[in-house]
Amino acid sequence: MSDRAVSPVAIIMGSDSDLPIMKEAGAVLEELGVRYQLDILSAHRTPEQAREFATGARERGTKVIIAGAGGAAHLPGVIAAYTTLPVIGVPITSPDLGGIDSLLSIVQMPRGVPVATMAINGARNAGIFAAQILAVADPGLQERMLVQKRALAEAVIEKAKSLKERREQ
Ligand code: RP5
Repeated sequence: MSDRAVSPVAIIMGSDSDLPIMKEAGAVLEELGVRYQLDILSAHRTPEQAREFATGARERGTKVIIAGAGGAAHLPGVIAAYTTLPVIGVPITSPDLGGIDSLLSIVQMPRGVPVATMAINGARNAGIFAAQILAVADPGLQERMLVQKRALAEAVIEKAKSLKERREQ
């Protein structure tokens, strides 16, 4: 399902060390039948490539960008500076400050340049949110998302039922 040519979602990250978390965004997109591309780009280490990626994204057919980064996590904000496509930011846990640094770096964007910021390590929700944006104009995807949401509800109802049964024994 990862397909560079015709992917509406681009998942990018600052380092391969972000991949164990960021692959969760790809996993949920695969569950929902949404194509995506994966790339490593760094706002600090490859700033030119990051700019080129962002300025050309719309032309390549990208509709939503998911950007994960940790520490001084400037990648989502820099990408948002260069495109009008929606950018979803995923703060990745950092070894020294636990990801609070990543979260604040991504969420505190200046007025006029938003990044939709997920929870620390919230890559799965980033994938779901990207799909929700695409589903506004895609009834088939909307239906698949409803099925997934119903399954979430059913899992909770099942857990509540089994808790009740255990307490009644
Ligand atoms: C950030 O620095 C990356 O997003 C990563 O979370 C963090 C550490 O990168 P590595 O030193 O592991 O490459 O740019």
